[in-house]
Amino acid sequence: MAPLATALVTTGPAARAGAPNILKPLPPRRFVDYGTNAEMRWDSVDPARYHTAQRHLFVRNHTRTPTIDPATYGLRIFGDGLREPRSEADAHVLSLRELKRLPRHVHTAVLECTGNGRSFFASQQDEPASGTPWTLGAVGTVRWEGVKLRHVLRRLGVSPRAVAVMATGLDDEFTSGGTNYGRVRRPFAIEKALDDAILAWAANGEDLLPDHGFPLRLVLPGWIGIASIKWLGSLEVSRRGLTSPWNTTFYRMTGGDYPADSPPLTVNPVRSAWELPWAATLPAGVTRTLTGRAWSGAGPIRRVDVSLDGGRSWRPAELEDPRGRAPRSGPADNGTGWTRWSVRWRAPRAGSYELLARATDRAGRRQPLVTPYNAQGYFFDAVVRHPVTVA
Ligand SMILES: Nc1nc2c(c(=O)[nH]1)N[C@H]1C(S)=C(S)[C@@H](COP(=O)(O)O)O[C@H]1N2
Ligand SMILES: [Mo]
Repeated sequence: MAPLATALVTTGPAARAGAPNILKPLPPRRFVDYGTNAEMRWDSVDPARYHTAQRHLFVRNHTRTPTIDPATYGLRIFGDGLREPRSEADAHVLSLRELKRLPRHVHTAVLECTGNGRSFFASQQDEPASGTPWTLGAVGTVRWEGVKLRHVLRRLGVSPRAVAVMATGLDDEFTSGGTNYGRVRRPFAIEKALDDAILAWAANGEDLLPDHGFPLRLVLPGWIGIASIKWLGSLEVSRRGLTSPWNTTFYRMTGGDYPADSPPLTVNPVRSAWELPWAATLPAGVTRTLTGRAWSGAGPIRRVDVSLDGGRSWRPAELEDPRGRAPRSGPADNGTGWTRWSVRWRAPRAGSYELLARATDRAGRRQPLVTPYNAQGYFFDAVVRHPVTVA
């Protein structure tokens, strides 16, 4: 793989000895730490705060967080899908300073790992799947700030024959089970590139943290987490469809009842979570408001039904903003953030309960009660049975 001469990246064997995979603090009150990955605890979410602070956001690293010098950083753009084709060696190189001079674009969107909820294949359906045993905390909602990829590409000139864009990260090459898969990279359709893709340098008004892609990451709103390549090193614009292990071997459905040629995953499903500790203990006889959030990759949430008795009876939760828009959102925000909801629980009697939330999005997709098994444990979107004890 050609070295990226313009970017000083301090990883590699010398830099890595003893270094942590994730650089930000992971206080146990806020995170479950899996080593290279860490998930947010839903009971640490402040119901009053819509956006997820970067320091509270889950981290999913294939290897480890690199340290990149923003002064020498350059985004390389090349390929035969440019109107004037460029080889990788002759790529356009855009510095951060140049990118930041382009029209600023702000957009609130959910970021979620494809494997979010994976542990429930085992605990709820008795079908363990391989991979990080996330509960529901591999998700957050961020106010991204950067420039639309569309703007950058139009400025460089895109061929009408372009069909795909490959995004490649500057982190270490990914090795697993004795195979070196090369740098983390994934192609996506030119339509997405020319629609709402963002080159983001800030989150919630601050520079990206190193763990979240500093100095620049791609954000593909509504799409699975791997589509939003961190530490973005290059974009290849191509006239041919492109592949990488991240759309052939990983991040497509395998096993179970899926055909061998299931397409690469793109749009996230509908999911929801309670802002409560797992197996929480709540006081008996006390009426309280229970809160949670629901989100979908395909559009705003239309309704959330909840059951406080394990699924025997259901009632609609109250949605905080039925238009599905983020607070203080700009005109570009069209419901790609999550929706907060709440329900009153009147004086419950002592006992064990399962709380269920079931969201429906405006695209008409509703959370199922069971998610068909797949070997890598992607897209667990079934209603999660959240246990609580009232005492
Ligand atoms: N370069 C690079 N980009 C990456 C990854 C990675 O390991 N390397 N992980 C992907 C995955 S699987 C997810 S879910 C998101 C996680 O983003 P976060 O760590 O900022 O929460 O980043 C994606 N982008
Ligand atoms: Mo992911």
